[in-house]
Amino acid sequence: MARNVTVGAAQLGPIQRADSRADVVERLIALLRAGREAGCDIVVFPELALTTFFPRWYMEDQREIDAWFEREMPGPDTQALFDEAQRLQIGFVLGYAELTPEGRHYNTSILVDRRGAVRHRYRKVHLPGHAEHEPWRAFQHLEKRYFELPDEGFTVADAFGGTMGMLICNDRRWPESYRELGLQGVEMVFIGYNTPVHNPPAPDHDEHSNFHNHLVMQAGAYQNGTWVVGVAKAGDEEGVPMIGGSCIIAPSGRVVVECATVGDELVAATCDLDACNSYKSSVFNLGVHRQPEYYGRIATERGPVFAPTIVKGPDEAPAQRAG
Ligand code: CDT
Repeated sequence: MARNVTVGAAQLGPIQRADSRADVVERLIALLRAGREAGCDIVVFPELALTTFFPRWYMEDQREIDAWFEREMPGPDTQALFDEAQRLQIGFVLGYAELTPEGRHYNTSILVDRRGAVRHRYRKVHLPGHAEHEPWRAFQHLEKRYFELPDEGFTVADAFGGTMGMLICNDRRWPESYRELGLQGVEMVFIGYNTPVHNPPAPDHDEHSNFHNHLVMQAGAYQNGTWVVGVAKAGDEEGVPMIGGSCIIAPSGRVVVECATVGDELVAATCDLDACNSYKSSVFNLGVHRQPEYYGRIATERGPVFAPTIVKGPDEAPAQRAG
């Protein structure tokens, strides 16, 4: 018998700096309702879904920085989203900037069940970009400045009848992220992202930005025998165009359904979690075929043991390219 989960990839168009949390929550609620119409059990929103992608700006004033973060979840601005989800009996995944009572700053995603209870939390591990102002860039990518690395790593939750995991944006480019979840038997991975079309340190990659987005998620799905739901915040945000391409990917690695626009748009698919089994029990039967005794460097070396060739980008001054 199939173990079906109907999931909605709820892509968001741009959120401008002046847009309030309340404005955004209204859009999220409209997407939740569209998800309900489409028969979804769960609707997936992108990374930092409540605000514009603020790491594109350099800020020094901690009060200004903290204004982009949520101190409670749900809080006064997000309670309406939780209430509506509960009313509709639909779960959701939400990415946001988290400021803990201890004053820690994380790039976080939560998985909320049909009753409005937070069932699982993931804090982003691969924080891209840089920590200091780099004026040569057309825009900044200051995740290393504004967010901290978590104490917890990649974990899964039993929810919606299966084994669910979350990654956030840049995590999706690293095979280790999916494999950490794959080793815990993950059957569906929820990934929100904010990806500018232009990468200032590597403008030669710009023409491949949509291709690379699907490439890494399709590979992660296939190599771990899992569904992957990738969801963008897309379109022109404060003059910075960002990719769309939100999609649902089967354990075969095939894209099942994909957004056509770079605006608010929901696409849905009914996903049989048992479709993971034939991959998990054959070519990617991890317990049978992996050889971890040969993989020591993966867990002990951050980068190549030999110095890499330093490549200079055309529009950069620094000697080394920070992603
Ligand atoms: N949000 C996020 O992680 N974005 C990165 C941008 C490229 S690295 C500067 C990404 O991997 O899509």
